[in-house]
Amino acid sequence: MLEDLDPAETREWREALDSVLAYEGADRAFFLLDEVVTEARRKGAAVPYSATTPYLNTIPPGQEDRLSPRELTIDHRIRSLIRWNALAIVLRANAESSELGGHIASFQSAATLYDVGFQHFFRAATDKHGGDLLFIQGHSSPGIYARSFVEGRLTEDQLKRFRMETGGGGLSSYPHPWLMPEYWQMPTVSMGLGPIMAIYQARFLKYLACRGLADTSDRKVWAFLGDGETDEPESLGAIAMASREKLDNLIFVINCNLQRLDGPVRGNGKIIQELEGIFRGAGWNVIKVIWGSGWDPLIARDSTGLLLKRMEECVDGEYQDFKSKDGAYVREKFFGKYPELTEMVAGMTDEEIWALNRGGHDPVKVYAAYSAAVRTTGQPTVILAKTIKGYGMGESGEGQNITHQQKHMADAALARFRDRFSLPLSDEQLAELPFLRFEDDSEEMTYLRERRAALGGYLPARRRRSSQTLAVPELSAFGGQLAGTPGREISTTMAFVRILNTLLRDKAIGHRVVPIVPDESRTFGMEGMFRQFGIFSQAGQLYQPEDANRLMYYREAPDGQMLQEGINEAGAMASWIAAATAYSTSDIPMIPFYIFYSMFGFQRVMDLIWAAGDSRARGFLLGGTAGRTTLNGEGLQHEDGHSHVLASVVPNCVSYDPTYSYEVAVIIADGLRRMVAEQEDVFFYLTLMNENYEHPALPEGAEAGILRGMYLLREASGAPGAPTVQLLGSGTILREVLAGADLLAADYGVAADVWSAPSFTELRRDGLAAERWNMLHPTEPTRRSYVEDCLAGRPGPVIAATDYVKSFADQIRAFVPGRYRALGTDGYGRSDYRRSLRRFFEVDRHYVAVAALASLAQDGTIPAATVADAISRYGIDPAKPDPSRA
Ligand SMILES: Cc1ncc(C[n+]2csc(CCOP(=O)(O)OP(=O)(O)O)c2C)c(N)n1
Ligand SMILES: [Mg+2]
Repeated sequence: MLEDLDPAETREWREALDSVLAYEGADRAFFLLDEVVTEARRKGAAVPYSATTPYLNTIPPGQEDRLSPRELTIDHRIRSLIRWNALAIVLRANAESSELGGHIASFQSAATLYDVGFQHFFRAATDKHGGDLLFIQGHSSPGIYARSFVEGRLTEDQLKRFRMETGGGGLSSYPHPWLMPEYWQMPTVSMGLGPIMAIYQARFLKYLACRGLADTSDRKVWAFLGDGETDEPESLGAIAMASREKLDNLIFVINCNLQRLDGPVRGNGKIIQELEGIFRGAGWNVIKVIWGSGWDPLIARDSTGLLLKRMEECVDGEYQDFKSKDGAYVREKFFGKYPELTEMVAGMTDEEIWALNRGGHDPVKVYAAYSAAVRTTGQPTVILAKTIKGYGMGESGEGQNITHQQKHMADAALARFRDRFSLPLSDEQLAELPFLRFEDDSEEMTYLRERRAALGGYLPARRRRSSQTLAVPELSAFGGQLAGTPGREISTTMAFVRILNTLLRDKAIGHRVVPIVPDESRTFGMEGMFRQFGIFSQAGQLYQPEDANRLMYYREAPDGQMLQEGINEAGAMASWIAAATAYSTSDIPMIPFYIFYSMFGFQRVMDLIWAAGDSRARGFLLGGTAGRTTLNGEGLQHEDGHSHVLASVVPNCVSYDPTYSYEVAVIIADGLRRMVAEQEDVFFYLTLMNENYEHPALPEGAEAGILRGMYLLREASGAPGAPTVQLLGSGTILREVLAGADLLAADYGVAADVWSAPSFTELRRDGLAAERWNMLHPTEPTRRSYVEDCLAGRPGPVIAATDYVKSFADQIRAFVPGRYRALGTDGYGRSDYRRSLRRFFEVDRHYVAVAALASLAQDGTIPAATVADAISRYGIDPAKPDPSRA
């Protein structure tokens, strides 16, 4: 801090400023100050940059929008009941054992932040208003349930079933649309994902408006974050985008209770100041809500700035410590440091000092902040609210390091909680932890109903189905892809881009298609779409693009249809989620296609994909240039051999590894039918390749098999009685399988049925379902898996080969009759020619042939010497290192 060398001169400058503020206003004052600073810099004076403002509330007392005393009083009564119920939900769930868990302290610190929002700001969707979107801190869920109970939306039975969901009717631990599809709108509890998803939801609302699809102008996205949560890179990673895109429909509320799970967030610093600097630097409107109204008169009397100095020199570790003790302690440790401050509070009792509240617990301050936030235009707002973790829990956890996981409260602490919030409970009742409601005709209930009616209805609430059902194109719309490419070699990526172009031109759904790319359009041959469909940019295009004279120039436009998200897979994924949930959040079904480098898909943003599944997202994910040996020159970090395994564990993700353009067309047409026409809550993942080859036409009747996961592509045509094998393959490796079948026939007289297997994952799911049904219905006729159906009556061992790790094809082992062998690309990728890589990973035609012969030999159909012959004929070195370890 700088020293004041001439207080009289300082006073003169201050007085000059005061008079400008009084007579000419804040804008003029700002102009003059800016001029002075600029001039100082011009003259060479080093004026240090400060991203922070004093440790005070941003909105001074005179400029606060205010609630009436009556509103404040009733709000307080309602909030007190909600506080109690929230606590009771967790205490009751853990009365027998701590197995179920749950959190008390976080909601108690945030109760006022939520309550003021629910009572006065958060709007539900109606015919006239699209509704606000709420991202609620996951572990504050008991407080949200508690409110819904008071509102009469949840029953006592449901509260008693907090975290007991398996029997039906329970309440999910955290906000999960998958588990409570009419209640929770946004999944949040994986720290950091809520904030980044909120930013992209807000941007997508702008996109819908700019493209004329919906009026979203008056809708807000409210995202509640923990201060500890801001350490997640995802929390802050996209905030610059929010201001660049002028997301004035976005409000972050960061509950700065100064604690995370283990202890202080910034014991040695001040999280509020740190976040202020970061958000201001990123161009946000920052509103600090640090001090409650009780402090206003003290701050007003702080003519020397000593109180502010004391406020600024204390670190968060001390602030936390003060509030874990009592008023006498605060007097001694905070005010007691300077005689002038001791004197300032000399007339106050210890209780009065203790009652000096923090801003985030003062509805007056919180209301003023929210009111300013919703009126802000041109930039997003963050509210930094200072609170106390475990507020009201007293010796059972208030401001204590252990408070995050506290699930029990001592009787005395409970009694003090009751007294503090004036709850109508006797000592005997306290022990029973009853859930409390107001009488139906009470003033509180009437007021509560009025408030929510004025705001459009109750929240949280989620729309399960869109009221709009769109007509999707028939498969025949993709005629070009179904006919094959005789004499022409193309990749499945090219086939996909053509399908996408067809869809973008479709009269019924074309305008609902949202192509999303990280910085990768040219990689996938999509740059032609720039000019035709435009890249979404609210600012339009303020420059003439370098390539303006070309046919396919880089065109940005406010109604651009493509989302080019930059090198930012997490953001692009969040963008996709926003589009993929628009059917629910905006009642506008959109059809997003997000295409990315497959290695930077599931592996990179798996947690967001999990959240997408939870969100019941509907749309297409496309892993471009996929396969461990197909994206050949890029090496270890790029070559994906496992995204299909990751995709297989997401319950509502339907995934395919197609080889031919007609397979891509059949799969996309089916995805459109399921997700858009029938509104099924699934999403599709397809891998696409960059290897060029000729594509055959759709074999007659193959559609159902493609979708179920396998179909007979080429029937064996060997001599009668020839040894026979069943060969399966997917993606580009299916072509090696076909070549392997040719080798087997030509070199060893072995016949092979060749199956295209676009989805080992769907085959496994079908097989597991049959197996489970059989186990639970022992006396009924046995059901057969689709794999068994296909292979029944087809002789010989089964060999599969893919461009993914062996466990991908291995998924169907249990359902394959007879001997099964799965070839795959286990191990780290590397760069080389495709044929070298396929040999290295032992998935090329020669290995397919050797694997088939080895299985036949094991079955005793052919002698072992034949296998040895093939190994030598095909030049395979048996001493070659195992690629899965090389
Ligand atoms: C990605 C992720 N990592 C860890 C957790 C476990 N976790 C839940 S709450 C919490 C502490 C949260 O602290 P803060 O964000 O400050 O919220 P508060 O409870 O203090 O309001 C942690 C570590 C999680 N939910 N998600
Ligand atoms: Mg915290």
